Amino acid sequence: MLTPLSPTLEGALISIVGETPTSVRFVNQSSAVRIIVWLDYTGQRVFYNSLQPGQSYVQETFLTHPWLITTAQGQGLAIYLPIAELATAVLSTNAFLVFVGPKSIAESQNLAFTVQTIGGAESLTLAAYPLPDGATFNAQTGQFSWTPTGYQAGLYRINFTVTNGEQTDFEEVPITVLDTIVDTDGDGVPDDIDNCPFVSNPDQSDLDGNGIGDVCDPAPLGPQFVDKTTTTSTVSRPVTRAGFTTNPTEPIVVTGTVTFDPVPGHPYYAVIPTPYNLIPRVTAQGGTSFIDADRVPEGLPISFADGSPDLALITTTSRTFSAQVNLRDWYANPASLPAGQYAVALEYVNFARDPDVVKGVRTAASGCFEPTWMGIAPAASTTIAVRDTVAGGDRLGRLIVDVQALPSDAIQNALLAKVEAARDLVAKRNLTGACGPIDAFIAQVQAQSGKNLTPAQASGFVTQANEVGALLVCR
Ligand SMILES: [Ca+2]
Ligand SMILES: [Ca+2]
Ligand SMILES: [Ca+2]
Ligand SMILES: [Ca+2]
Repeated sequence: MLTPLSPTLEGALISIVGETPTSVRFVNQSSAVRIIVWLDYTGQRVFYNSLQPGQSYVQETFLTHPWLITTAQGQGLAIYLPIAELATAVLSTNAFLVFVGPKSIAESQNLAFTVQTIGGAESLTLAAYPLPDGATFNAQTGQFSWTPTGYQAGLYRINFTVTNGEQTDFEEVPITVLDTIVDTDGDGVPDDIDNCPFVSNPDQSDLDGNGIGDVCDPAPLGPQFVDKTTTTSTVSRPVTRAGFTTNPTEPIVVTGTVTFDPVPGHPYYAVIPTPYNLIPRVTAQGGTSFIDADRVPEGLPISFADGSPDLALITTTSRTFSAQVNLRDWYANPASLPAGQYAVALEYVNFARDPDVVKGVRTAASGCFEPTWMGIAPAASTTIAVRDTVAGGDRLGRLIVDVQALPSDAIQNALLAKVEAARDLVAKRNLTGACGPIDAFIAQVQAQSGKNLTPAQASGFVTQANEVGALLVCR
């Protein structure tokens, strides 16, 4: 069976040579008259036959000769090219798209066009895939419409297809969206009018109306609210005598205490500190950048309803609140906090605000408007040591085996006594106590280097003992 080609190719297809004879059987399976037209050596239409519904005949022709099928009114429906042997062209409903071609549009401008079909029958099905965000396509009418946002610049390729169930035609239409609007943070507000161009804030909330969006404003409620909060962090005692260890099931509890001071003449609400708005910031000793948390625990949304337990009203006296944060809720992976010393701080962070307040104005009918304190209140930081008792004990065991391999003499006995003392203290979870004999071991090994120990033996023992010391955070 011959495959129909789009009638839009009329004008492009002509008969080339008349050398190789062949033939085509045309079968009219449609419900209307079909006209069989030869496209000659200049591409002109030459009438050959007219087929009633159900009729068929065999047309003698040559390879390269195109045959156009039209309606009785002359509208092109399909084109067939013969092949080397007799083949059948079934004239029925066809499904062709009219060529759309590449499109180009600027951001925030509307692009609309209608995909048109040839084939006529009501049974054609249209589709478009993939549709960019915000674009629409009407599968009945073929209407495509899209207004790209300021964040959608780029090249998009959309496949438009039409099918009648048997035959499918498609066109991949490239659509270029020109980057005419700079919206760095992608919040839908162009940089030049965004009140916080590098932080997504589609609501553009600016409670104090100074032109700087709340999330960018160091004093989102105005300067009179600055320095009205203080926070401090305290670390609870470790659950075991060994102190904090790398064991992730042992909690490391930090208590954050936040005091909200009154602002004379400006009562305000404070979102009460919880383990969800006190954010731990952990820095390794000697480092400057925070260690990223493995995960961020999330609480329920804050309620701004009257009498909400999430809020406290600050009027004429200071109020102080505390909440406990378990670092293991944020740093669950032992590899996140390996043996070492850390600076730990809690930051009180609140940018939640009453949804009834829009751009500094209370939209709900009832009540007067009291702002909610917003911003970040950094905490005083404290220091913790995290010790790896498991690996520390293992390394100590290996060091003991190596010392036992020395020739049995006074030096071996003295060194062995120190590492065994350290091992016994680790077993009793007295880790700071274990550091003493480890230091004494290192001092004696160094004194014996080149004497009863070769320099290579001595430096090997010192390296091993220092590894144990690092895991137990001896200094
Ligand atoms: Ca853009
Ligand atoms: Ca923006
Ligand atoms: Ca923004
Ligand atoms: Ca502001």
